[in-house]
Amino acid sequence: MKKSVLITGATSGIGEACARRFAKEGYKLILTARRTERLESIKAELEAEGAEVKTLVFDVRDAQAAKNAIESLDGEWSVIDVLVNNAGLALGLEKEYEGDADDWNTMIDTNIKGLLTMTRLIVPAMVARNEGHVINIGSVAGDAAYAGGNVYCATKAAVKTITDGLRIDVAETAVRVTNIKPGLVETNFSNVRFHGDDKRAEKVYQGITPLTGDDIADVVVYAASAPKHVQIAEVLVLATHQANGSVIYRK
Ligand code: NDP
Ligand code: 8X3
Repeated sequence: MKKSVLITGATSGIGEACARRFAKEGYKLILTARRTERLESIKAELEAEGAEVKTLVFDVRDAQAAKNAIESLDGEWSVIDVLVNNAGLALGLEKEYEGDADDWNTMIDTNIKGLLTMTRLIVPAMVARNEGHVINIGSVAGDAAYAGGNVYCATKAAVKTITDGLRIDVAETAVRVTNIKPGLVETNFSNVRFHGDDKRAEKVYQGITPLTGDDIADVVVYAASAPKHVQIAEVLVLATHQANGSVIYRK
């Protein structure tokens, strides 16, 4: 039977790149996000290339919608070999004492609680089958705070701790748990962070060759395809002229 992967946030950036990369590896794809049209166009494109694709439209912040979506999977589609918890975002780059509480709640609800919701829904079946792989998309931002990163950095630090905790909790099983921590990746991330200010978003990637979604998808697929006895626990992937979340050399 073909292996299957469920990717959250598959309509853009890293998640979309993972979808294309896993399709090339011959996985069945369950692609999820909020934007129906975008999901359907990616599905049509990948199916035309021979992939088997199912789409589920829901917001990871809506635990009941997520539950309904996962419970709607039947037959072979209900067996998920790899869960890529990728859906996430940053909002704002204000000082902590000037930040927007709505932005904080959205980041916390998506990056932490959404990831936990998906984990809680999908991992019990992996444990019961004694196989499976959870790949969480953390960030260099989770290693240390950077200026204005405060709450976003905290959510990615939480992703690291939640990933480490899950790895402990499934250690007696063959389920593997991975945290992939990208640095600067040019996606829609900064457009979202700056609430649609594209000019400001572009500046984030000026003077440096940033990573691409494909660069991260390569690492995700590498972790998923390692031999069964090999657990890639954590990978920090930076652009060559980036040293950490704060030190970026720009020409
Ligand atoms: P994009 O904005 O390009 O993609 C984000 C994806 O998440 C979209 O597919 C979006 O789909 C989905 N998403 C956002 N909110 C929700 C939600 N509430 N429910 C369901 N899906 C949601 O950004 P990236 O690809 O860059 O980001 C992907 C992950 O990578 C995030 O977790 C981010 O924190 C992390 N990351 C990004 C880095 C970067 O520099 N770009 C570096 C390190 C980590 P839709 O809008 O259709 O719901
Ligand atoms: C995204 C990378 O450095 O912009 O998590 O926070 S960074």
